[in-house]
Amino acid sequence: MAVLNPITSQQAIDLENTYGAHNYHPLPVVLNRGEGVYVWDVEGKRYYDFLSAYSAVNQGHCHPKIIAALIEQAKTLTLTSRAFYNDVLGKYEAYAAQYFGFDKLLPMNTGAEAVETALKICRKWAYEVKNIDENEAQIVVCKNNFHGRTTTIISFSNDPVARKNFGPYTDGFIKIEYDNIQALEKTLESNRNIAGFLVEPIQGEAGVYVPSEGYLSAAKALCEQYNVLFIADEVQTGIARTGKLLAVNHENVRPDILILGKALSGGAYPVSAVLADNTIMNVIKPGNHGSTFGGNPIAAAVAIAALEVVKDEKLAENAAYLGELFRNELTEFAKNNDLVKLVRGKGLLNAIVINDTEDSDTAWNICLSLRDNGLLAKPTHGNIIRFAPPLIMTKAQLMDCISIIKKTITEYKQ
Ligand code: IF1
Repeated sequence: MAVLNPITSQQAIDLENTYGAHNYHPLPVVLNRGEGVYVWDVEGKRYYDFLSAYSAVNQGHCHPKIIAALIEQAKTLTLTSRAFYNDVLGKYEAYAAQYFGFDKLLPMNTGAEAVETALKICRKWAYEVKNIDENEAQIVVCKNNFHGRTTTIISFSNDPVARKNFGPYTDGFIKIEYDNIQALEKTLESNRNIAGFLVEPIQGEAGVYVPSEGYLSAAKALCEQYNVLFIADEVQTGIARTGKLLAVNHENVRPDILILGKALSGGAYPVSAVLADNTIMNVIKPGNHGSTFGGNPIAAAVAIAALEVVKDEKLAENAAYLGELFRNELTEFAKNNDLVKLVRGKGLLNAIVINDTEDSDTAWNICLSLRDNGLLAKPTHGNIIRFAPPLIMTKAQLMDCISIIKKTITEYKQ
């Protein structure tokens, strides 16, 4: 097909600029192949992928086991809708529910859909189980959150770029400071209509903010005390990214509702999920919620394979080990480099804070130089560069990436 003829990087960029909505500002590199920790551009240059599609490619690009599952199911049965049963969804629901230790799973496609699903379940539980007056339920969220891009989700965002001119906004959310347990306690003790607390165990987009030790367990305890559902958004921090299967595992916190996405499919297919026990999930009855593609056979087959890879290849353990090494090396480096203010993160979800103003383009320019030196990363807000390689990385590859990062920052001229 002519439309699939090879094109140059510039041609690809020009086509997107002309025919694609400008809802992103990508780093100028055009990729056409991925394998493991590597991606290649159309001119054949190889890069380390240090973003992993925002932690969707934890298992590495085009993992053979996941791709084989995708191909096999795609040749057999792709979609039935939920109007009928199929022979894969139940197996996946059972496997994943037991894998994460919950009674039930509600399958969706994107992270935002799963967040929306969790909000609906929480509200319905509030009215039908906690007996909050109808339409009075409030859900507590944290400032500088990122939970997706739907109108309801951006209604409780405080990022002006994500929110401005998309009103009117959805009611029923209370914003509090992240990592401030007193703020949560004050809100829960002063309002009887609180249904849930939606929180990222680490705030990824805000700049990889790791909360104080004990914050998550203290928050969960308050939720139990005030009969409020603790809703963990592990779309980005889950699936072994932070050195445990889930980021909440670092504090032995068991959420009332667990939200997964991204690496649930290893980046091979849109797969997300909401998990909860029967006392919560059973508020959902036929006709309350759904999705054409939610729980489709390909998603189910791919997710089973993606989760098996996480266990078989001990990705959480590897992320913990390599993450420690990464932070130690870069923290040491930062001591003698004015450009790097600090390094923070958990497992292989890390970030460096560049010693410049929020609105400077230093972080962006450093990412352009990293690209020239064979490593792809992208700033989050302002002067923070997130580093999140696939969890299959070897120590030797990580050391190679660390030397690229050090070299690039050392040679960077403002
Ligand atoms: C973009 C950010 C990351 C997420 C958490 C839900 C979702 C995401 C914690 C929604 C998605 C993606 C979305 C993508 C870039 C990326 C992102 F920069 F936007 F904030 F990772 F930090 N909960 N995050 O991180 O999942 O609907 O996208 O499948 O929108 O630019 P989704």
